Amino acid sequence: MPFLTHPTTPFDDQKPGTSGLRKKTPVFMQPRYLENYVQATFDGIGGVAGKVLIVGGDGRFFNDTAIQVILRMAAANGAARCIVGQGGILSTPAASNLIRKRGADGGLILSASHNPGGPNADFGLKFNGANGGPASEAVTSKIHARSLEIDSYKIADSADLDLSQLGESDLDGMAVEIVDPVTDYATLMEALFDFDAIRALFAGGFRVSFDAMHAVTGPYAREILERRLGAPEGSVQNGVPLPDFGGGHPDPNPIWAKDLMARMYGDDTPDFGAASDGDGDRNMIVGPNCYVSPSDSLALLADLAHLAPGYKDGIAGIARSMPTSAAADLVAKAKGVEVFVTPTGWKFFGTLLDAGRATICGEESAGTGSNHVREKDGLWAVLLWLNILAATGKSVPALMQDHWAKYGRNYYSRHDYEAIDSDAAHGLMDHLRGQLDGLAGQELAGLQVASADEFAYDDPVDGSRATAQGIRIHFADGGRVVFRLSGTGTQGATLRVYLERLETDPARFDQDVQQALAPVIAAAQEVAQIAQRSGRDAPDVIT
Ligand code: VG1
Ligand code: CO
Repeated sequence: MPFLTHPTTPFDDQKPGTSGLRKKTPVFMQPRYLENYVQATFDGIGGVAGKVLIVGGDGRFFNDTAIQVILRMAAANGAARCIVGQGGILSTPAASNLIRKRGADGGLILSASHNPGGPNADFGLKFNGANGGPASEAVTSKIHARSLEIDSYKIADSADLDLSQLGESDLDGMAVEIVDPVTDYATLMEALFDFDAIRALFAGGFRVSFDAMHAVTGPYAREILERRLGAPEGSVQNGVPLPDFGGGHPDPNPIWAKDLMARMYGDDTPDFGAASDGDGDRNMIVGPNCYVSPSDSLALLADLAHLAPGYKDGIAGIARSMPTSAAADLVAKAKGVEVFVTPTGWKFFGTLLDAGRATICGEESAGTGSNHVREKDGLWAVLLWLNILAATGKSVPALMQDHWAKYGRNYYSRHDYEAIDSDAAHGLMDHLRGQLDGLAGQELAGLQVASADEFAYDDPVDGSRATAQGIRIHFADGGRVVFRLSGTGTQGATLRVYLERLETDPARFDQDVQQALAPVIAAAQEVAQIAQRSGRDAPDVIT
């Protein structure tokens, strides 16, 4: 047998609850570290013997090396076939699509998403199941449990494969099929959206600017926007994926997508701007002098999705993560469809999508998607926006004004305190927990508290329960603040403070967002003692 069995040391690095594992790249590159995690994953899903797996990643540093290890381990563990994106590339939504389209048993996606890449930055690996979505809490717990006890892994003793050549080859009895990473995804998009209408919009001089941030969406955006839809060459910026994302931070928000923001604010701007993240599942939408908050984008897309052919019969329901604004709830109510409020993380949408109860899903962190795959999908959101712009003939700011006039404006912002001391962060959350019972009826910085609790979720489809999913305080005037600790950071703890207030007076729709939220921000400071406990007098990132 050419298979080697290696001894390994158990490790307990995977937090149960988060999808996959994200670590500093040098941690992942330690001898046997990746191997341990891959074997724990294979074991945790009940083995891979005879199975078909999709493998690909966002092209960041270590992507190609890690894929070679995964392929050799899949072969040694008896997998029947691995379908790999050419060059090791697959965006997260494209991988989800391939799992579904090819009827695979699951997939391994290599990415740390919006975290920077490079030899001293971040790396990650996650497993998606046969429905194309992130592993459920139950599967994640099994992988975690297995990682604590494994004492060996299996790997084939074979040479590296050439990932750049399309076609099929054999790796110690396992078929390896290298496929174009873009084609199937682009075909799916053509089936959902009115490409003729978008092509006509572009032909009429409508200018689009898509910033791929040197991450995985470059090849997808160039094929779809420039080749299939005829946007002029150069409409896609930073379109070549680089192992370190050009030294940037591939997180599509006004802070990290500064260049795009600068292009979209001023006199002679493009008509539509967008950006995506490292692995292509997030989106930022910005019109001329008009940044669209992700929560508003979700609400607007849900409201107008029927203008695209793929959703012409309407939507079954809307799902949003709890910290996302309630703008989408107002749309669901007006349409008479169900709305679901889930914990943070796309995996919680899977059961609702599989059961046909939700059609459109979204998160405040720039993730939007639908039942077409089981991941959030950056380019999908961009194309739905373009389809709506083409169908209505309106501009981004005009569409937003119409939306607020109909539903009111949910002023919204997230304040992140990054890489703070972990004990201080947990102390702050405990301090909040300790106050919850007595808060209702109290005043915080002049705002009256209506209710306060720690969010727990009972999945209406499979009955599973997730607890400790964020502390939320609702105010009597309709405002809200949510506190939670990030599950995706790789250094210290990151405190996220989510702030919201509904404004229904049209005369007050053009306030500065931070000013409009000032009372809620003051209340958040008072109740959580953020400055004292984090040692920071301002957030690191405001989105
Ligand atoms: C963040 C976002 C969350 C998102 C997750 C994964 O998690 O807040 O909404 O689902 O990243 O997105 P956290 O725990 O750091 O707040 V991605 O684009 O990394 O797959
Ligand atoms: Co991502």
